[in-house]
Amino acid sequence: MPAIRLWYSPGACSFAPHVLLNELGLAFEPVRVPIREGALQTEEFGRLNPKRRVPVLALDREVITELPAIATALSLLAPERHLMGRSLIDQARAYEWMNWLSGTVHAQGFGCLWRPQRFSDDASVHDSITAKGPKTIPDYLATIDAKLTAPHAVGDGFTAVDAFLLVFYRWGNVIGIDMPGTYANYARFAGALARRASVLKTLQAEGIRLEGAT
Ligand SMILES: N[C@@H](CCC(=O)N[C@@H](CS)C(=O)NCC(=O)O)C(=O)O
Repeated sequence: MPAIRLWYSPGACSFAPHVLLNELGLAFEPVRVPIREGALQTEEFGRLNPKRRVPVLALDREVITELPAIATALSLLAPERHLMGRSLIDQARAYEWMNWLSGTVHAQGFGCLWRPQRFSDDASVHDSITAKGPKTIPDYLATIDAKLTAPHAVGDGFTAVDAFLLVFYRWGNVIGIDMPGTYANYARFAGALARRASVLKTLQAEGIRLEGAT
């Protein structure tokens, strides 16, 4: 087994691979780099990941970024756990979910809301970009809710998609959406996952709550 390190910021999307590492029960070194404290702007972090984002996973000397790639690497460390799906169709579904969550829900929905400067250098249009977030995010959350009719997003077992979906459930709470009152399937799904040992351990390690208080 390689030496594993995970760079994470509390409550960020890095929560998902943090859960996966705890789920697998592998020994790893968690490296806390709080975004709000400027920890991604240091020279040292820039050398590690010039994109200045978390999560970052290191397997020995190999540095891996991008959540779908990190989830794939972790899944391949313990193939018998099928963290990216079991059957051909389930694996395809897992990538379908991961790409949409990463590229659309995260990058576009929450990106507009929290990082309008990524979309335009013209500060005069930032307010209108920010305003787009609260319009698109509920649509994305409704799409997720409609798909969550079973305890797990993919197949009949826990996958990386479940861990990633918890991030957006929490962020919905953070931005003031009444998640349990609006998205019943999603709330049931998140409530059940919140009792999972790996999720409890990760929430505690990051010092956050699923209800999104911090
Ligand atoms: N496409 C990347 C996105 C990673 C990303 O945007 N992470 C956020 C935290 S949720 C980040 O590091 N933000 C740093 C910043 O905005 O300064 C992935 O899927 O891993």
